[in-house]
Amino acid sequence: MFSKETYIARRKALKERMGSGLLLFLGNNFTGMNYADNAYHFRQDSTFLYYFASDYEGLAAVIDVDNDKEIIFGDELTIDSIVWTGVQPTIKEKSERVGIEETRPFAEFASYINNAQAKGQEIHFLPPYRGEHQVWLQELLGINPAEQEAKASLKFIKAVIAQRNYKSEEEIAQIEEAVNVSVDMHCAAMRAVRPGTTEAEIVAVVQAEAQKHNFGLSFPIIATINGQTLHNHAYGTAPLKEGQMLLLDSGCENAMHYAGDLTTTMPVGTHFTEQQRTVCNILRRAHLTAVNNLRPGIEYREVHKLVLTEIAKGMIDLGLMKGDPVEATVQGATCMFMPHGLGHMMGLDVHDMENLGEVNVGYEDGRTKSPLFGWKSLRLAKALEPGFVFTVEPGIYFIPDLIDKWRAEKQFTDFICYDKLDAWKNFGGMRGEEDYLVFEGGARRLGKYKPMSPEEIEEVRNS
Ligand SMILES: [Mn+2]
Repeated sequence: MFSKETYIARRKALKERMGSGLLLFLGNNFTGMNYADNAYHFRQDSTFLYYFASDYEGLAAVIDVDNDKEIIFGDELTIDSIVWTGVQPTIKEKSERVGIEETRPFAEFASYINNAQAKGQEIHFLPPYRGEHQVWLQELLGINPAEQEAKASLKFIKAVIAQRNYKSEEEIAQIEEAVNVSVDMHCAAMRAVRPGTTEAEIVAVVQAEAQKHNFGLSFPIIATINGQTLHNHAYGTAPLKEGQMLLLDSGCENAMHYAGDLTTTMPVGTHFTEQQRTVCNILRRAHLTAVNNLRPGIEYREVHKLVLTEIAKGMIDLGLMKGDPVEATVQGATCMFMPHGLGHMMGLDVHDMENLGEVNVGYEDGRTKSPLFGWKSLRLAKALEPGFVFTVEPGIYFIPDLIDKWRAEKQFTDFICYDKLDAWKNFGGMRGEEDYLVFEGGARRLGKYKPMSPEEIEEVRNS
């Protein structure tokens, strides 16, 4: 964890921004997978980590701005627990490490909130994303789970985003550590993939690379020969074949839970086919178009547009699209080949702060998402600012169901050459992804270099 001054300063800035009220922070608990004692992997809530660092279950906290109090609620281990879990630092000790003097038994959490309500204090809470928290909020505040998202405090949400948006130097060092190990995960996959191996075996190799550092995954590994299915979390056990490509989208989170998120599309055999190489080079050009345009002030929706336009140009060269590439992109035709957004914020969450609302995080106040297919999936659209950390992840996909549907509906016939696309229906999909930081003077890739061009990928594959 960082020094206590970091957490004190974060909470102070939050209090100043809020001005008044009582802020609720619900820590995460163990959740039973099939019974209570066999729990899912524990992950503390990221906002809780950001302000309180305590990476343990069974905690809640308040920042009572009106009364200038910061309290962590939780129960010390009893001898019955210690027998099973061993001795841990006390809640008092954990709290002092982040500059919090006052701790109270968990049972006092509800009464503290009830007292505040009785005194007419405004209670601010963030949108819950776990069923347990919904029940908890219902018990504490009497708000029906169905209404909790709407009744979450927009002021609190925006205050948290206004801080977590801007990564400090010490946070960037943490993110780079996660990205570096994520690069190792990808290089290990490139060296392991062979005809005869399976998706499941590659997943094992990738996960081992994170595990060696005792790091977790920042999201479940995507390792698939069906790259055209964007979030394919199924792993096959059938032998991979010469001529196929494996799309790996994976990253780890380091000990402090900062994330890395990378994607590589690699050949199963020693080399890409010529068709694959051609698409990989178009993808590389699109990626570099994004990278070369990253700077403070540019809207990410503009970078997304430049990338799609570059992809449209590549598709025109292949005879798969026609007409003006910019117009094709603005109208939405290019989204057939890249139906997702160019990237997302990254930090303590791989999609940073997505629980606080995608539009709250990725769009300017008052701006909404485009309703257009593809464009509506753009998570980050707003102008880039120094301190932003985000992904750049263009892809090119041939999605048979989408091709057939649009063709039947005669969508974008001015731009898409459907007759030629039939021959590409078995191509699959490719994506490449790196993580970037924008700073005053420009932007830089985070972490060490990961092979991106077809030749670089082949070189590691065959090393
Ligand atoms: Mn990503």
